[in-house]
Amino acid sequence: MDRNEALFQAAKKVIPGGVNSPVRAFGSVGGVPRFIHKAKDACVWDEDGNQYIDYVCSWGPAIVGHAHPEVVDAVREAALGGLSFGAPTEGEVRIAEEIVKLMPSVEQLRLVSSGTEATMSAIRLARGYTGRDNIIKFEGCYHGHSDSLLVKAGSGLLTFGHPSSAGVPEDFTRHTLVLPYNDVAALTQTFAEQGDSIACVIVEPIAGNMNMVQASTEFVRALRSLTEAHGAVLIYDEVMTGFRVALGGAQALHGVTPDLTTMGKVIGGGMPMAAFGGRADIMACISPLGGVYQAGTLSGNPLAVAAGLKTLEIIQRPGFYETLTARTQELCKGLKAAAEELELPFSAQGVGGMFGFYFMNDLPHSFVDMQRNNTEHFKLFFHGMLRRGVAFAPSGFEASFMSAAHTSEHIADTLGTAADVFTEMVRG
Ligand code: HOZ
Repeated sequence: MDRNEALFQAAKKVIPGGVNSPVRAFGSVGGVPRFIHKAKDACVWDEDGNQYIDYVCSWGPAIVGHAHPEVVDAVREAALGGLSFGAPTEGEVRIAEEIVKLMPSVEQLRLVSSGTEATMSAIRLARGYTGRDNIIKFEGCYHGHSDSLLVKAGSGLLTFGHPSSAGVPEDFTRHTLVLPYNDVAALTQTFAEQGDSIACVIVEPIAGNMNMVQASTEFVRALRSLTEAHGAVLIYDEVMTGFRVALGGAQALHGVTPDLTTMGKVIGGGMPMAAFGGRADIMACISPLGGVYQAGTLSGNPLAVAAGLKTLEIIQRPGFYETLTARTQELCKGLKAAAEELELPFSAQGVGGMFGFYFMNDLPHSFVDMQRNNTEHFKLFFHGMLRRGVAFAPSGFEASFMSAAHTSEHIADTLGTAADVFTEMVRG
């Protein structure tokens, strides 16, 4: 038995399913998860010493590449000054100023420790601000695992085919209205019927938890105008897309100004940190200024802040997003061309450093479209690539990520490998 296998067996005895987050268990693709021993630049190494070009990038945070020396140094230096204080620090002020500068819709923000906390708090804030209970979310969008958001959600719930979670009383989700993604008519009708009861709409402006699905311009415009007309709060969940699809997030690409934004992943530079923020008048409802309660011992943790600040500095260097985008496009185009040559149904798209690929001919626009993704083909592709040293997320319902450490050589390697795997899939 190799070390990955032995560790998985040992893990299953003491950790449910052997993992601390469900999709990592390889449940939908089968086989043994790779236990990662170390990561550097564009690559990860497992416990058996196998090296992989990594397109998981820690599910998004590793945008500057793994263990970037400047980020590691910043964290090391912060650690020498103490691991956690439970008191305000200068670093928190600096990172808040930086985010406010980069994302103009965010006038004030609060740091938390995970994307789940950020979205849960933003929803509570929207309800406190409006005095309303109902919220709208979209099918296939995932906003963390707080109770009221685990309805027809993406990510692991979609991967394992249980779109809503056990253990959530129906009463808790009574106020969650779920609509199809990109469906302007359904959104308009819901607002016409119950607009005055809706506290907020929460949306992934580029969905990344049912694989990558882009919102149409018409849809995001309708989101903005309908929420505005009915006094509901528009929450952009940019935990995945913030600072990843563009420096200013998806909202910069869409030209839409949300009322609140949730962020995570990139802003923590690989450390546990997330944030929610937006209009100052709404943020003023948060305790200690207002009556909406939210708190956290490790919020604004100095190591996480140090990693985040350094990451935000690096991504603002000239040419960062141009190179990142070029690499993503190179890979998406190359994958499509290789599949086309073999007449394998396949499509791919990328924005900034985020991309999706699908074993179907056209690009998906909704959760229903994503059901046509050929999961058997995905499994074959996933394992074929992994065996040859290229790692994608172990689910056809997750987005993929590029980092600035991925070079043209990595892309060429990946494309060569993909051509072999596609051939194997077609010829058997
Ligand atoms: N929720 C993450 C994917 N959308 C998975 C996180 C993980 O397993 O680390």
